[in-house]
Amino acid sequence: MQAPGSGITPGGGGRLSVLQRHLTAVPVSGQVATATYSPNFRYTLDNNLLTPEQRQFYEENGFLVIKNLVSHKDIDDFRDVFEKVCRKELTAPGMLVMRDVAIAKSEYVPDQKAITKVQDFQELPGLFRYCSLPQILQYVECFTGPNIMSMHTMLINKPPDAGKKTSRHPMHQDLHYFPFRPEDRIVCAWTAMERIDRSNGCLVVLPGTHTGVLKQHDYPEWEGGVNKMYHGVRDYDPNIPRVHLAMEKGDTVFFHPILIHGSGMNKTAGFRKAISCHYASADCYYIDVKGTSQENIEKEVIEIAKKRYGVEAEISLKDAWMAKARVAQGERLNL
Ligand SMILES: O=C(O)CCC(=O)C(=O)O
Repeated sequence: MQAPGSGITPGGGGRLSVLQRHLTAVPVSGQVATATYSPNFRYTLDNNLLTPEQRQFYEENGFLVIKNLVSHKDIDDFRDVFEKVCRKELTAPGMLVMRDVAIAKSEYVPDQKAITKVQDFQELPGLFRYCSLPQILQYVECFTGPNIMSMHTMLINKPPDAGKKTSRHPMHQDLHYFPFRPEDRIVCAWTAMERIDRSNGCLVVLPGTHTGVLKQHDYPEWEGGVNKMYHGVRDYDPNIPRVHLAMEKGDTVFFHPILIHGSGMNKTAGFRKAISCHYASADCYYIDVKGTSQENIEKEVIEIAKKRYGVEAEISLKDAWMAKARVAQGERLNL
């Protein structure tokens, strides 16, 4: 069922009316509110940007969609840079170019396996510009405060599914990947680079799950295999309604790192593109994940970092993250 005019297809449950209200009233970027707020907010900071309704929505649901935040011109520029990366005309130190586990062929270099993700593009100005866009940072500041670090960057190029459902992204919590806290001062901005809906694998979120805790993640046991580092939540309440975020080119969703989310299969013949950045307050601090559920991802990340940076000596998870963290606004403090 499609909530009329909302762009969101709810999976059922009592949150539907709240979600519908939010989506029909989603303000476009730049709308300013001057209301005063009760002191009971946890996930958002006092600011002059979010309307009371937007702020309340994020507090309750852990995500917020802002329509038409990034211009088509900017998105087309990011697409051009991405194409150059695929054709190996552009590269950058530390950037990770990931290919599909299945047999999908590249749209740019047809005899090659498709690039499904370009990650850690902080040294590639043509893509990192996304992370510095003022209209994104003004929203990010509502969650992180004024000193903002870009921690994790991705351009996700979901390939047409080759029939094995490997284009799905398992349901997960992004905090699983992050060795820094507090989680409430971390936020992801994810921008649709074209219309994205259920046909080409939109984001799926479980509203309200950001109020929970970080869960154990592992590789899901999918018949067709699963892409590298795509860990999934081992268990979550199947009764929580799923919400499918259908978005237009330039629409941006901000979401909390504990929100359980994933994305569906791409049933179209095209490659579905989105660009994202995870931001954290520069006041966040690194934690040691030894003895926690994050040990498995720590091992993988360190192996990859050693290969990438050609380091023989011991490298810690903190080192790997410090190497890619960049100031997006304000000053660098702990991260
Ligand atoms: O863009 C997608 O398909 C999902 C991205 C995502 O959830 C992630 O990389 O954490």
